[in-house]
Amino acid sequence: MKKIYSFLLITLFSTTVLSQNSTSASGDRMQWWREARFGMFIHWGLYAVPAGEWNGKTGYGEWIRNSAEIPIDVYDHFREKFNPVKFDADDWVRMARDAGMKYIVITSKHHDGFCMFGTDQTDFNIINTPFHHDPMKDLAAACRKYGLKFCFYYSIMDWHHPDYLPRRSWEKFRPVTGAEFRKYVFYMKAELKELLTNYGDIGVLWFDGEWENTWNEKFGKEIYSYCRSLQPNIIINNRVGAGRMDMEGLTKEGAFGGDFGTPEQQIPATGLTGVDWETCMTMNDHWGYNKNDKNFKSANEMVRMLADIASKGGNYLLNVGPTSEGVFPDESIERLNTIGGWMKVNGESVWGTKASPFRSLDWGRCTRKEIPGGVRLYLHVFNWPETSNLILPGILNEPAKAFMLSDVGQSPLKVTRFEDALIIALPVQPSDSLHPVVVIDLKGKLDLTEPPRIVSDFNAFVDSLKIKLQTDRENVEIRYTLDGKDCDLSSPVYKVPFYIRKALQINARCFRDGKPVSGMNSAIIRNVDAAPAVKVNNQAPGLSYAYYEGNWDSIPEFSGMKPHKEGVLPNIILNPATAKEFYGFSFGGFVNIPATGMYAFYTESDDGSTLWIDGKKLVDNDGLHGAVEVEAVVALKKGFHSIRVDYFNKSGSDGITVSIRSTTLKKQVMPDGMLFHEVAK
Ligand code: FHN
Repeated sequence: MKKIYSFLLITLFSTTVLSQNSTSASGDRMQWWREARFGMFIHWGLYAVPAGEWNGKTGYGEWIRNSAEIPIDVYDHFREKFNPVKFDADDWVRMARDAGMKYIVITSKHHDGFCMFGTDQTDFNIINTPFHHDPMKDLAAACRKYGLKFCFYYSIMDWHHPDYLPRRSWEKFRPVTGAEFRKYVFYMKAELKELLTNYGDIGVLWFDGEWENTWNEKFGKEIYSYCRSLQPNIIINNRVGAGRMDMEGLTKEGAFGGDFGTPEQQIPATGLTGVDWETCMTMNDHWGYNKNDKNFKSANEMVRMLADIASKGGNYLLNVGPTSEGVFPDESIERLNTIGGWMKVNGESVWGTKASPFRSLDWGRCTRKEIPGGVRLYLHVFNWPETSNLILPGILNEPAKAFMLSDVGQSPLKVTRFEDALIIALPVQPSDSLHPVVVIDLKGKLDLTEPPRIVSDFNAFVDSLKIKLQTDRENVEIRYTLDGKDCDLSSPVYKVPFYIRKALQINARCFRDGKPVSGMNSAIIRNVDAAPAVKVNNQAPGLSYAYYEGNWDSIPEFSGMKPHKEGVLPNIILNPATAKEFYGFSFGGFVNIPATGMYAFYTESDDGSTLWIDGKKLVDNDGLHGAVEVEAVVALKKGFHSIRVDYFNKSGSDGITVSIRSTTLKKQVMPDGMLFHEVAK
């Protein structure tokens, strides 16, 4: 069957509606999403036909066309076998609802380019299968029926569309002549218009596959604005842009991040104040159905992950990979049922909650809600205390009541105080294999014994350093010392930021009504000498560069190699690279430091990079890795300092960004105007 792609020229949306990846995204638009906390991800497509197996190998998932290098015509024939006769949209949505999930994100189009919805833009879609039906219509209706938000995943990367570039590296025989990426963006917009017009209100557009260098922030902002023009209340993830920090999933500082960050297969170590984020995760080891993958996480593990994520203020998007017949794997159904049983009793400790006020708790996690006259804490007890006494450390509020969330009668638990801790006497440990939740209601605004924060640009200085002391607590005063002694009522009260001009230890503590009401926080601040500047004759703008090609696992000794190309560039950029993989650069010259002081240098690179100042290695970000940023600090005198940046990419994504920060420069990509090289006489 001839593959047609219709090119519909659409009026580009003119007004820009943008939001950065933080709670600056309009609160009411995000409210349902922030309260939901728990959603279902569904990866369903042609890849369910081979079900992870090809040519005797069984480790594939939704990437099978690329990973098994299946030629496009062979893969297209999977359409003839895709007939999900057992698909029942109501059944799927009820399972999500009964598991406590509030939204469903389903793949409308994954990287293989196959459209799981009835589109007029290509015949490579589900209507042109023996199924001859659009399951997205059924799912949209079922979500409306059962009160879940219906959401679409949409892959920017498209291994099928003739105008999407780059081709797969092994697809030597698929022509690229005539391919125009802008045409592919028009195709995307035509499909997004169908998705946002034909299926009712869509909760989230979950973009993915944004990492190849044909996509950029400009396209991202254009698509974000376009989608918001079609459905102003829609929420869009940060993968619409080009600023995601790899699988960590959050958005690079200063980059366009849509409405929320997307950690993948991982949970941030701590909460992220002011940032909306959602961890997406598989139940086993594959997103798409793999009939041989029986490595499923236990329901207990996943419920604890849900509690951990909610305690950090995030959402949990848990994946199911349905079969080509249209049913969930039995293992997924079993786990959804068990999770649902726990959510039936404990769901209020997840839905509508905010992040824990505690830095960490050794027995489990905490989520919280405001209640009239106080705050309710939900204590997720992973490790039941042997003494049956649950200790809540560093909290000064008066308790109102405590009970087991599973106890419908809310029989009160005894709460006593010992210094700044509350102790809850627990009943006999519940037999349920999934963790129990203890509720404690506290009177008034939260009052934790969090010590004050000691804030400065660096923890060292050449001439002086500005110090700020901060706390979010009410009705307290911060007292501090600069001689290493503990703080007491004779210590000065902090009023305004102050400067220090000699190395010292700062101690700070909160006081109320003449008594200490926090632990003490300390910081050692060092006084360091600045490295002298060097004299540069005949300097000219830009850095010299040498470009190499080779296959390395870490930065090689470039100096011993013959470069493929050499020249001068205005900054650390990779334009001269003629390869996408297996290449490296060495940049050299001088950075003109505007004032004596402390400077932070950063490289963010995929793969490895190092940055040298005055002949010494300062930033070591070497090795094979995704986009990772490393910071290092140095004291420099005003003037020229030699700089060298080495970089290599082995395979896959590539890129490097070098940034700088000081007490007068906010963190920024190294400005061209600071970089020079010496011109030989
Ligand atoms: O390549 C995709 C992958 O197949 C899957 O869809 C995940 C889910 O977030 N996203 C990409 C990998 O980061």
